[in-house]
Amino acid sequence: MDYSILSKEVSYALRHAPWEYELEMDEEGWVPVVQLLDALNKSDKWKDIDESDLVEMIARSDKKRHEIANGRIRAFYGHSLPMKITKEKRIPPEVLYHGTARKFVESIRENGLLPQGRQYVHLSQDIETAKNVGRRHDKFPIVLVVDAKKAWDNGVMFYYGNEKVWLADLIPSAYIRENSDLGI
Ligand code: HQG
Repeated sequence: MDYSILSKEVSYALRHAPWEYELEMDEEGWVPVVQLLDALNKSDKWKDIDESDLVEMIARSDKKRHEIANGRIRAFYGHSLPMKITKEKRIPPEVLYHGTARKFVESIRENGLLPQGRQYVHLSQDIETAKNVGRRHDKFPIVLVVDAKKAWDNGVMFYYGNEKVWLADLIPSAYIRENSDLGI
């Protein structure tokens, strides 16, 4: 069983296309595990999987992407659905980080961080995580520093994703600094 391929498909279903899997999703992004399994079991690739495989998939993942509780499963972050997923507002740490491609920096400096294809801007709790996020877009990523607490104090909303991922509606450029003082 390739749990990372399963995880990609589950992320696709829960973040981007629940209707393709006939999932009834609530406003926090939860869907019944049985519905997801019913849909996955229809394809040859996943015809034998059950809830224990989803539990194993979560346990083996390098990132905390999904959560199972009370017979339901959800993605912690990453959504692009038209229906906005409600996240828990939370006071952020003093600073958060955002790893991105060199080619985006100028536009970010001008327009701030925007959610682009997703519902929220994704921010990282630590520099290493941000670097890894940025590497998805660029071999030599840039890590931006976000003055999160200052932004929060001035009315920018932050939401909790998981221990390493924070979400925001948008980050105005006034709260974004470049990484020259980080030595990276
Ligand atoms: C950029 C993965 C130009 C932004 C990761 C980013 C994360 C702008 C790209 C999670 C911009 C969007 C999300 C602006 C933002 N002008 N570019 N004004 N504002 N951007 O993939 O944050 O492995 O949608 O810098 O690890 O890279 O899937 O977001 O480069 O946690 O679980 O627009 O997805 O997690 O790219 O990644 P993405 P992201 P998983």
